[in-house]
Amino acid sequence: METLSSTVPGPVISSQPLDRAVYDATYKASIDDPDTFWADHARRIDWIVPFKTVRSVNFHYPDVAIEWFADGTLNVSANCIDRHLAERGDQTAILFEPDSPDEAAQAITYRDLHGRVCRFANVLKALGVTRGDRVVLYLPMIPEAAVAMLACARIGAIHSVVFAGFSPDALANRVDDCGAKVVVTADGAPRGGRVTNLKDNVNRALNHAAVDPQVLVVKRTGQQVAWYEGRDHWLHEMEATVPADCPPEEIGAEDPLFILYTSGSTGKPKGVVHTSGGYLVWASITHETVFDYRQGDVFWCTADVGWVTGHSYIVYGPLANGATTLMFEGVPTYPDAGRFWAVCEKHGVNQFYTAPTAIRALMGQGEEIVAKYDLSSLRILGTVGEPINPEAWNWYDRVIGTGRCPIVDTWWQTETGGHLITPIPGQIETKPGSATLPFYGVRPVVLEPSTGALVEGNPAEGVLCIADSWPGQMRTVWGDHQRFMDTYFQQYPGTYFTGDGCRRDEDGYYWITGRVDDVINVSGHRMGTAEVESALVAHEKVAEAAVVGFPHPIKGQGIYAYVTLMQGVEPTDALRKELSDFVRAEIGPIAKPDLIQWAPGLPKTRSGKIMRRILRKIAEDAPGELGDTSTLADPAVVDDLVSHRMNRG
Ligand code: 6R9
Repeated sequence: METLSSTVPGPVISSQPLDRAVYDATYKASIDDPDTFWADHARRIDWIVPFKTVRSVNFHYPDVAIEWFADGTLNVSANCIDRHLAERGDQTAILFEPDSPDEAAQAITYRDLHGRVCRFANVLKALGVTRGDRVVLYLPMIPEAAVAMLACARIGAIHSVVFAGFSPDALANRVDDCGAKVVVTADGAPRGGRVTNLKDNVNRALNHAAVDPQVLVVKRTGQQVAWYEGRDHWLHEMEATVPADCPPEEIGAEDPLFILYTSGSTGKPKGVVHTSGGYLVWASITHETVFDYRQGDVFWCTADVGWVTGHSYIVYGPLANGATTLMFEGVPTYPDAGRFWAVCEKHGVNQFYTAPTAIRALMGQGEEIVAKYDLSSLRILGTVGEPINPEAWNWYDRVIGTGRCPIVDTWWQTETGGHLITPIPGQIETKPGSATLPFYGVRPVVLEPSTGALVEGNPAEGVLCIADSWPGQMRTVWGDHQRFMDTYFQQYPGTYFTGDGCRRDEDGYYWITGRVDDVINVSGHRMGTAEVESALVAHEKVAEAAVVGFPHPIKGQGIYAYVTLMQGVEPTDALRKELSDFVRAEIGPIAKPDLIQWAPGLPKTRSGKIMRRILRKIAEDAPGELGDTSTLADPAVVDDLVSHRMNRG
């Protein structure tokens, strides 16, 4: 195979025996001498002016400052497009699979992509966008989303993608926070056979936004839209008026590439800032190594570009590596629950990367539908977003991977830019439910939550912090460096605080136990909600479960479980007892749920994360304090949960 950099150890073929020594030696080198290691590996991307200084890092509050390759310059879009033209200009860069299986898929070559990005960049320039300006992208999962991101990168503008499922209010807040000069949207967004009126949402958002951006509109559905002359512009009309070529700007390694808002547990969403050089190195090396990506492979990450997973593993990582990246506009259950597998078969997908929640949902649909498709092209299966319960892991392995495909359970965050703790195929043996070991250059530490003392040796349990910087780390919160330091560097001095709890087992493997604010303390015993959930979903009648704490007069906190049953299963009191006993048997008496509520659905964000804040309030018998539910995929599920709540005072 062709590697992208002579300094990267070539991926080991999955069917070959594991070579743990490769990982151990590479990891050791990365920790012993990070300057040399990253100076070598940063050469996987093209620099305009090569950097002389590898890193300058201060993790100490209140002087936190992080820089990588700071005196180097580059252009991210040239790295993702131009440098591939000579060798693979005619290779597909983006494979677009529309929402409807009846609409033809599109293959966009690197040469096509170059043309589209140049024109788009020139349109942005014509709208007055220059280096450092912010451009908000509120788009469906269509190729223009990637094109717009790369066009911003080409001219040094900073993009902020807002997930198309977000409400006008959420969009307005983000447009204001970053002071957007242009909002890019589409007339409508088809998804699961229905259409969201994106342009309408933008109109409503901008009605009460403080800033007054221009609006650039992609024609996707052709539906009627309300138009504001002077503010609104059709992309296709403007593209016809601009030059075809747009030379890439020379950008500093530490100039911002994008802002991405994360919904934190408190306060307004934070604008996570990623910069150009370090981020691209990180997205690129993790994409190639963790997914064992080889030239010619078809890579599919099912995330939306509105989330960091879409940024790093649909757009930047794959395209920096000259890959073919699949972009899917639809949902896993449209037109039926076989769609993911139909798309894998149709396009000969080699790497498939999705979220545990999707796996569990599809698992509930049975194996017959999977059996209809030829999944023999699959080589690597990935998961991300939440801890994966061994039950789902094993199903993924057995039913989708037929035991042939290494599963990479990748732990990372919006803040980390790319994978931090993850198996590497061919190098690290997996254990169902564990994200296994740190990627090269990553130094996880386990700290005692209350004192911050280092928990040494194995096994260990505590909060997960990272002791030193890595190139893909976020650099600041947009417009609020103090908040960045307060959130991540104040509580456990000298380290980056992830907000997650973890366990490290006898073999040094990491098991993420979930956000530390989701930890329940039952009679002085700390209990990961993920652990109880994992036990519940291991029961054959359970499709999904979410567990929260609630105030308990004797134990401090009790365990409240919301359970979604498999289709056709009767919810009875006898089954409640059966499930409680099951959990008790799986983990121990302290894990036994005190209350089990049948939940026809769970309140999830559109990225599939369960909103525990809401579940905690319902469990606390405080339905009047649910707060903002506008970011939920289906707000109606909350009403049902409230009216059937179990803990009434
Ligand atoms: C990439 C992404 C980050 C939080 C993170 C953690 C959870 C992500 C996980 C995982 C267990 C995994 N998380 N991957 N937990 N195992 N493999 O999801 O970013 O949306 O910022 O979420 O998601 O709790 O702290 P983001």
